[in-house]
Amino acid sequence: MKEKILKALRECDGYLSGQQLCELLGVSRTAVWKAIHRLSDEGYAIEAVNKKGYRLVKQPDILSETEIASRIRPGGLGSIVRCYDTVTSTNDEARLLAEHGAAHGTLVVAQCQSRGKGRRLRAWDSPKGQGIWMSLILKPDLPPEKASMMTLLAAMAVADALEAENISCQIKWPNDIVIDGRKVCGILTEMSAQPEMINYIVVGIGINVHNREFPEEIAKVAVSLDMAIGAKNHSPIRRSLLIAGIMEAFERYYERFLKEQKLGFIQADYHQRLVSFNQEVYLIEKDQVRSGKCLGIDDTGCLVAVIDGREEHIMSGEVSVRGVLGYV
Ligand code: BT5
Repeated sequence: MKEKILKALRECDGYLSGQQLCELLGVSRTAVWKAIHRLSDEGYAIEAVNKKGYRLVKQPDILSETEIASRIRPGGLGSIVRCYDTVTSTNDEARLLAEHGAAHGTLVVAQCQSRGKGRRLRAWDSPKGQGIWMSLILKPDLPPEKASMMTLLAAMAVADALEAENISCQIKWPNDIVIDGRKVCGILTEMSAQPEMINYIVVGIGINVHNREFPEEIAKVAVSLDMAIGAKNHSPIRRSLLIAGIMEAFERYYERFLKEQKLGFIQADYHQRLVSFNQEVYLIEKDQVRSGKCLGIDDTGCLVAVIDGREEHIMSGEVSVRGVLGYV
């Protein structure tokens, strides 16, 4: 009910009377009054004026179950959402929930991660209230070898949602989103599977939003959305809206992917965004560094590069890609 009241207040220009809300929701005045109080406790500034009703005066950048669910289409990916204050990692929390029967499309969000993780046990810096730290549970009917392709779909969805906010970005294959050469988002896809069947996939997405500084180790490579838009005349980022945009875009890519089971349909747009497209890159594999020219991705999500005159298709997880001039 809180979600519905929040939506109604947002969509209304002026005041909504208690009576109007009662009729809209089919509940008593006391129930409306209680829900309004709970919304105020969550941080919304709601003005109550005698004989006029209620008006939403301020909507801070809140991440709560009510706020996120009120932005997402009912039944859509992410419409079932679990918000936590602190977790070790939203991916770990999502795995636990999935093991205990959480539904396909459940989204796990945290204000803070105490042990946010990247690939190969690397750490992901996730300070409280500064970013979007979230994981989406998927239960697709796909062969397990296709799970890693979710990372590429998620990268496209994040890029779509950022562009919808007028923030231009690029993709660094396979799992980073970069702005002006710095990492603003990382994606970590994990899976539980049997030989021929996926039990569940967890797509973890971390986006730096309000960070003003980073730990020294990553200060030169990381950026937040606030830092990126800082100088420009941009309206403040509302994380719930961005999450809803990502979920909507991801759902579109995901549905198409389930039908086609290949990535051909994103290739052209992916190449437009791929930071190393047609560039010389270093491919770093264990102790070996080779250089080559990046030709893009194939329809299974492998990176295609010409190395010593031969075309190679490189699977994510095997190598790191670096631009010849630095991180990208
Ligand atoms: C990634 O790994 O980029 C995947 C990051 C996924 C994070 C999300 S947050 C929600 C969900 N829950 C989790 O526990 N994880 C997911 P990788 O490509 O391995 O990059 C890791 C490297 O990025 C680190 O070694 C640092 O160099 C750098 N890094 C760490 N924190 C960062 C940050 N906040 N912003 C930019 N770069 C960062």
